[in-house]
Amino acid sequence: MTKTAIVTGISGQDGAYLAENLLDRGYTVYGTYRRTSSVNFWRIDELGIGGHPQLKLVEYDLTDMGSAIRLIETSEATEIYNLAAQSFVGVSFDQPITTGAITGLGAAYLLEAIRTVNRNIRFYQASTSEMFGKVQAIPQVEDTPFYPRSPYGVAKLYAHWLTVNYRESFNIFGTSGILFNHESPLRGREFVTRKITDTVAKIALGKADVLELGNLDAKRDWGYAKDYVEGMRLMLQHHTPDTFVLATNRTETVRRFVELAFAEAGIEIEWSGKDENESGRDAKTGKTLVRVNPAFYRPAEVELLIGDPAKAKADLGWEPKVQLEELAALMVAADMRRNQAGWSF
Ligand code: NDP
Ligand code: GDR
Repeated sequence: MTKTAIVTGISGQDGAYLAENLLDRGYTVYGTYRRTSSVNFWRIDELGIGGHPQLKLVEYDLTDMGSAIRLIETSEATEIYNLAAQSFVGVSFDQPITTGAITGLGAAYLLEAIRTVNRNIRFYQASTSEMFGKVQAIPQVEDTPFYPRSPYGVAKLYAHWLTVNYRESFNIFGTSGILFNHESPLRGREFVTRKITDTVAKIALGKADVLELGNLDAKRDWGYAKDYVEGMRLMLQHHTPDTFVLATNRTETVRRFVELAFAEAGIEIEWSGKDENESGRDAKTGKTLVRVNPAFYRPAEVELLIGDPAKAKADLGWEPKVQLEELAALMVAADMRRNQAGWSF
């Protein structure tokens, strides 16, 4: 029998890849997007799934519980992947209440709708390594204590525990995937990897002069989004609801990602200075290409993340496939192509 899934946040990076993955497996997918004056489906268009006969695009705002109930009733979905969120950590310091309403309470509305309409629906919550924040152990695993460092991390922690709580209280199949950073050519340009690869492409093509960044010392465990959406799918096929970490178990600095991205454009970066005076020069020409701008610092920073996905490997057979070098290469290549063609979202 054909499966039907709801994917909230279809216009985002993970929503687009997950929809592609599920459609390839014969699912009917209800992909939700929120109303804006001009909705942008560039990601599903780039994947070529926009006109897929089994993809239904439906308007849905995470903060509207009535819509959640109607969506579940009309779609008759058996799986819900809750990927929609105000997902940008930096903005969450400026908009903590909106972030709480969407990223935290949004999950609560969905869980309540499941509890009300159909308790057999399997629910995936997009939890995050940001919940570990000021890390209490290295590497981080499923039972590492949480210590979020942003309103975003706090909101996600609420949604995470609520998912666990509905699992334990109401026997709802609520699974929480604690995913570490995952990137791709479909990443939003405000996130650091894509900001870097897009600007590197522009610099290489003579369309920009300099890349301005905040904290170059932050360390992240970066994987490839396509690998991670497969992990989400596997979690909802597992025999029991649970909590899983998806990560690569490798951490690198933002500075290192800058070097990797420039290297893809044939430019070697030499660093000088420290903290807010640090800059990166083209080793051949001496031209400054990278500059630190403290405007991009965060009020509280997550300095180091590294996750161990051993449980996902053992229980789900999941492993990340793409290494950071390959990831940087495919992101720079995509941004070169787009910028050469004269567009870039
Ligand atoms: P994106 O920011 O690319 O996508 C977020 C999606 O949520 C967009 O489709 C956005 O719509 C939608 N959205 C935002 N607000 C609302 C709202 N009020 N109602 C309905 N939809 C809304 O995020 P990613 O794809 O990168 O991440 C997917 C999920 O996984 C998020 O929940 C994120 O917090 C979480 N996560 C991501 C990680 C990562 O490294 N990418 C790691 C761990 C967790 P619009 O296009 O209109 O803005
Ligand atoms: P993050 O991703 O906060 O980890 O959240 P982001 O790419 O925004 O930042 C990663 C690190 O880079 C540092 N940084 C900069 N970040 C941005 N955005 N812009 C800059 O100019 C810049 N300079 C340095 C940041 O300070 C930070 O340390 C992402 C999101 O996808 C979340 O939704 C998700 O939950 C987590 O990953 C896991």
